[in-house]
Amino acid sequence: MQLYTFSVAPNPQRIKIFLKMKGIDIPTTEVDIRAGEHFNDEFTSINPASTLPTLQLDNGTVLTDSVAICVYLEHLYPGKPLFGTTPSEYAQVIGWMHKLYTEGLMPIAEILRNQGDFFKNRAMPGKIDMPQIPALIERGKLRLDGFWQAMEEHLTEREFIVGKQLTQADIDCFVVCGFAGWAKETIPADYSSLLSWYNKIESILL
Ligand SMILES: N[C@@H](CCC(=O)N[C@@H](CS)C(=O)NCC(=O)O)C(=O)O
Repeated sequence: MQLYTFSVAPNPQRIKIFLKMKGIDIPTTEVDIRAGEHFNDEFTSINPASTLPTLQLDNGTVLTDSVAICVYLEHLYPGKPLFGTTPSEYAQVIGWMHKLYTEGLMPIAEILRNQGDFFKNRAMPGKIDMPQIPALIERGKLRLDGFWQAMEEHLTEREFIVGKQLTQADIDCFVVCGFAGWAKETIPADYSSLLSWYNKIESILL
């Protein structure tokens, strides 16, 4: 098994923290997105979409989505569960991972990638040429407002996103909150439930 990653980027961070909390060490290759290494033949022969993280299994199967990588490793290493302890919690964590990706991470990416020279013609991750559409910055901000509000409401009187212990949903949301800073966005100062959840999760994870 070999993990290809770029540790500082948000999706790779979801895996990095997952592995840390599970106490798992797997062989890892860093592929520097900033230097464009994910477009090199060596890496595209493994993941033609040129995205990270990517997990190559010993039988040659390649997993290219963070949720798939976490679920696979959770089954392989069931100790210190990060998907809850019941089928219902398991399903909720998967649901939240999807929601956090589409409603949290994507709006931030929309703000970030539709401006600046670095993402010129790379408004979407990977090898697809995609022009920037500046109007999407504003829409990303509106979507992000809605995300913060939904999380504030969900975390009022809840200690964790799912159930009564840390799960991958908390890890993903923590990563999304940090990624917001890349787009110069932050949790609104009056969202006290979300902010106190964030501080507590930070003290558990870091
Ligand atoms: N569906 C993938 C998305 C992975 C993704 O978008 N990764 C970003 C880094 S956070 C990437 O590979 N970016 C490459 C680029 O910007 O060209 C997942 O769930 O992990």
